[in-house]
Amino acid sequence: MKALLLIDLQIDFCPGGALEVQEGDQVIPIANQLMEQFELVVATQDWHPADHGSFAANHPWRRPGQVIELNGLQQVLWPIHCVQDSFGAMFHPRLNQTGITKIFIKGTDPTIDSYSGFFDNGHRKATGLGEYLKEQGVTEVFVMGLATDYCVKFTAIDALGLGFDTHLIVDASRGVNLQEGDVDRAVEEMQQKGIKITSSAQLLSNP
Ligand code: VGL
Ligand code: ZN
Repeated sequence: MKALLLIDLQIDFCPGGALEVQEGDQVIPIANQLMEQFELVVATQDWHPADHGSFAANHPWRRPGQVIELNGLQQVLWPIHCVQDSFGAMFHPRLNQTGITKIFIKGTDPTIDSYSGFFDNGHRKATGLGEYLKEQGVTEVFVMGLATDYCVKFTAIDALGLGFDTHLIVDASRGVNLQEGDVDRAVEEMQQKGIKITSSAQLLSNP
């Protein structure tokens, strides 16, 4: 059984949003097309409380892009984004939400960030996504969304670690590129770990 994992297709990660990813909105129509080929479609939603420790604004004199230590972990500081129930935390309005089987939220603990849809960044708590996929009999996952160099990468690596045959849909993902080349390096790292790199065209041509 295969599952499509849609990572953080939220307004704040699209152009004009609080943590905009270049061309982030371009993956929405691809997600809508791909959904039709999967029996199981799971979406993750970055879902932070306003006092989240990953927000630069919650630390004196800090600016987005700086790195601090948060609860024993290195933490990149971000602009305020995906605050629970806010406009920016909503899925992109053109995403076909009726095609989504189940949604998992992450990043709800103010003391730790959660890039992966499976675990927080310290692998301290699970979101339930891994158990859910296993209960549904999923063995193979196809990961796409925002952002390639953060949430998509960490979700794909955890999926592989949990034993799923894991594919990255590379053209259906976009990254932050905080440093030039981050997206390319993230794709290489995923590939080198054993994640298969595929494209939406390949999936749409062999359903
Ligand atoms: C993400 C940074 C902070 C992501 C979420 O979805 O990749 N990146 N929060
Ligand atoms: Zn976040």
